[in-house]
Amino acid sequence: MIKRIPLLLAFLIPLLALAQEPAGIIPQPVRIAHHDGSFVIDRETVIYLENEKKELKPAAAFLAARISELSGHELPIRKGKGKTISLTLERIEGLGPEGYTLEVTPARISIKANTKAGIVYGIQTVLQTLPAVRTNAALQVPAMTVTDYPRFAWRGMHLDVSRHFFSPAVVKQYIDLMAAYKLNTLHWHLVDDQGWRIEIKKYPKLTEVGAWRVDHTDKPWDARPQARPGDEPTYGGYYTQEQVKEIVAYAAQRNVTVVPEIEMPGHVASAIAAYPHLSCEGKSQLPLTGGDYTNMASNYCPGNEAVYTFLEDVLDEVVQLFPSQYVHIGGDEVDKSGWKKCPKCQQRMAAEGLADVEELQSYFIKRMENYLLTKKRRIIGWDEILEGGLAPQATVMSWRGESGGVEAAKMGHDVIMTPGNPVYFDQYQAGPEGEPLAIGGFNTLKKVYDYEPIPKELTAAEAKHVLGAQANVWAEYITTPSHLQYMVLPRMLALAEVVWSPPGSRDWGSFNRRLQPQFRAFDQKGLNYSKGNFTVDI
Ligand code: TNX
Repeated sequence: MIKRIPLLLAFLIPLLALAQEPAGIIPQPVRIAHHDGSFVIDRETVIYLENEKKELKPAAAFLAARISELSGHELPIRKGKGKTISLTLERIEGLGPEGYTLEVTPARISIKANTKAGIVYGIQTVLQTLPAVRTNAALQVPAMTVTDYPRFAWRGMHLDVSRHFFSPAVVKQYIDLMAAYKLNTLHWHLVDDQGWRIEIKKYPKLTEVGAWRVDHTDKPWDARPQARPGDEPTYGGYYTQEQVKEIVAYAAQRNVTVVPEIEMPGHVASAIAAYPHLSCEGKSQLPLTGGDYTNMASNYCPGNEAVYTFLEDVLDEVVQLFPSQYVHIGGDEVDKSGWKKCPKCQQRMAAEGLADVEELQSYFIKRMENYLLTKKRRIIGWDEILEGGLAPQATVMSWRGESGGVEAAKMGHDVIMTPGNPVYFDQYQAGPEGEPLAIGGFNTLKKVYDYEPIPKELTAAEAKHVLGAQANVWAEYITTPSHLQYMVLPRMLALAEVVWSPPGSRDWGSFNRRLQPQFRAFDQKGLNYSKGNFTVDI
């Protein structure tokens, strides 16, 4: 008899482990316990805002709209005697600004949080247990108890809409995907050499001229001829200010903050195309069609006072549209050699006592920081802004590996980790064949999943400056919405777990199992995703 117990246990333990497997939730919650039974959402169910908190109305409306899409049931938002989904704001120790608790029993679903952000995340967890699209299946939420909060405050996805323009509907779908996996920051790359994408009322040519380029989408990015005078620029698009406001509000309802990137002083051939006097040479040109980042006519002239006036005017309009604390000012990949030959730049350097063109760029960025500080906004820049001296309050986005981020954190600056290896989602993900043409590099799902945003060389105090991590989606090679989905799915889900879940809970096997229902959801929604070999690693 005694001998039999271990045998019995040998059968039971895997069964228990299965029962413990979370209901396909990504990112893995901090604590989750499963119970018997489920709560069935039907036409009798009501959504109840305990404490009658008005600020929860958008979250309740979001939940009601999803349930209506999935079942046709229009859940009322009121107090009810019967089956209730209650949303409650109350002080709960240890949850922080984005955490939540979730209790699902057959009689009731209760989501509690300190903030409306937490309530939205509790709702997202519930939604992950439901079918992805409308079917005739009952909406059953398995009984469970969850306590959950994020590891990092910055859980970002970047989207380049300059190299290829994506419509507001596509941007919203991208936000929906982010929000479903509890990512909270959209870094919107609105300006680059190939297109200026945001309407600025004071400078209409930015979008009349700067948003359109010669169409060579039939040729690979690196094989595109540059525009010649007389070419007809017909390919592009831009967001009106009304559309921007709508997207920002749509994101806010899902706890996604949109951080605009207004590139400067390089990567702005599109702005120079609209207003040639902003470059040192002042020559007219068209937005770039393809590569060639090291083009002098891609830069603003830091010796020219008109450039600062122009940018301050642009930023005045930008901060009106984006409530985010941060504005990203770019700062990457500037070929500064032309500034050595520019008389105005030389004069500026002499007047300001600047030793070299690196210090001239730093002077430029510091002026922009000062201006934005007067608007109560802080700047973020790519790690090149370290060169020539970092602006006093700047946050650094580390993309050329982590060394820029480490250096900045050691100086006491905040940092966002976004190293090309492994979180550039413009690179290949599944090998070795059959993927659409991409920029070089190979960032598999497993590499993303194994990423640790806190570098070992930081002390605990320095590590506090790492706000989080972000994946970047540069769109040189990404020409369609379906291709965009493919590049981010499923890698975005691995990133979500990296930035949300406790590091000790990361488990590749469990993640793969929890991916399966997500893949079913992608299939049901018609989303394109990589089904490639996720374990290949080179
Ligand atoms: C470098 S990452 C860039 C982008 C390109 C990207 C392609 C960064 C700050 N600058 O302009 O699109 O490489 O991977």
